[in-house]
Amino acid sequence: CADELLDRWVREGHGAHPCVIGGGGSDGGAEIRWTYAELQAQANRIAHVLVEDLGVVSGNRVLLRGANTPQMAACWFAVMKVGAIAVATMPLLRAKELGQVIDKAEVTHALCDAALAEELERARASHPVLTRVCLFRSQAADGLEARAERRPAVFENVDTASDDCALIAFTSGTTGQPKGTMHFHRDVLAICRCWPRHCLKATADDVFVGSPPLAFTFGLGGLLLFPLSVGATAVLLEKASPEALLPAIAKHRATVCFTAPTSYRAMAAQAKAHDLSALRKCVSAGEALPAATRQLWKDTTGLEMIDGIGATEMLHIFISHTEATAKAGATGVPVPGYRARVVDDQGRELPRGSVGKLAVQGPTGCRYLADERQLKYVQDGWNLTGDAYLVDADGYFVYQARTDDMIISGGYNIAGPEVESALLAHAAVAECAVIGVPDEERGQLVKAFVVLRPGRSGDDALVKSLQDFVKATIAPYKYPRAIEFRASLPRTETGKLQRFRLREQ
Ligand code: 3SK
Repeated sequence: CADELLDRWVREGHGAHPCVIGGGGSDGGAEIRWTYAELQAQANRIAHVLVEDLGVVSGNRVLLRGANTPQMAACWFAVMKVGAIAVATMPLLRAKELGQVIDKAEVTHALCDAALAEELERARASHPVLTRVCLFRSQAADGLEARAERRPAVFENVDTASDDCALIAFTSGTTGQPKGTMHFHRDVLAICRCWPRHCLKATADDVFVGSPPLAFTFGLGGLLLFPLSVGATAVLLEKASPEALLPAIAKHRATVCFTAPTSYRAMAAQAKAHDLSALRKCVSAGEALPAATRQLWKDTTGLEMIDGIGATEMLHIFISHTEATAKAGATGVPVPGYRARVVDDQGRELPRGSVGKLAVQGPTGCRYLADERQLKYVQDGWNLTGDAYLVDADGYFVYQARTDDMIISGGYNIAGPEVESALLAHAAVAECAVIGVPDEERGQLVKAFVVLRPGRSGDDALVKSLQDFVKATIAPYKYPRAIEFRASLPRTETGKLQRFRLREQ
């Protein structure tokens, strides 16, 4: 896939077009602006280092550890070029978690940002299978840059078959137990040809920016593979909080933004102070998009968001829509190339309007690395994503909850995220999470954890106001009978709510 996404642009005369921008870290380092030809040369030099200095051979698993930077992008392509397998890890992982990844994926080599080396060195001490670590963004004489400088800028890519493994992506999901998912070279190309081509419709003039880490396949696709698949420019931000994203959109005249609903919500509050006039496509994924957030962003910027659901197991988005076909409250329809249906516990397709399990088929699919949960995820050739959905009268797929986030209370089926959506429309609410807690009388009780907007305080009057507000917005039996105010909510490194942590508490 390095040839298709990178080398061909240089061959076809697009080598001077801006390709990746970023990397000017908090240490005051200068911002990098690489053209397609420059990124290719960097990746080629690193490929030489991998093979000739570090002894990487085809099929080796190479751990990548770094924030979103052009150097990370070059390392990723270098791993593809030598026919190795990229195992990108979240920058926030600690030695213990890195050790789990090293063990499970049998990682032998690592390229690591010098600023993040400490935890990896600690992991390596107890995982000797990891034999070679080379640091990038390092001044050291044996650092990656120093080694790469001495190598040629041309490299003959190692031949790979379309069904050779290209990457192993780890997901801690929303349940906390990491699983490695394997994806082939053909999967990487397939995701570039499905959702971006049919739903995003970007061109070489676009400038992409966003928050998800390259170690999360949402970020790998949205901020590296998709822009490069159309010859566009990717702005890679090391720190992509909403406060950093807004000025970056303005500074780079970004046209396409990828981030999660929570981030759009936070950005909406500060958007007026920034020039977002170049922005034309706003992609929301990573968690369900509440209708209130879609409306808030539209009122603030005039832009209709493109919502989508994907999964690390499926590599990227498989249900979505275009701006023109967006429907408030619905995720969309299967992306061309994919099929989706809503099934019961026996795998039988349910009629429209019934809530059941989402089942998906397409060019990509789940291949867990040595994990018995594979049998649960793939049944009869369908990927069961763990989401509860219904198909509405227009054929749109409407998210209800993660299957384990459905609350059964007093005989009613209540989707926690629907109650969250209702609460989020209240002026006092910044963030919230809704779970079912055991209750003698009702089986489960709907309980909301609420983070308030600055300046608001949680008291009995506000509890009553929130409950009345939900009753007036959705069916009254869904209102949260218990409300607890919190300073923050537990989230994964990728920003997904970890409702299971609240349930454990
Ligand atoms: O929706 C998600 O969580 C997701 C996961 C992986 C890749 C892409 C997406 C949108």
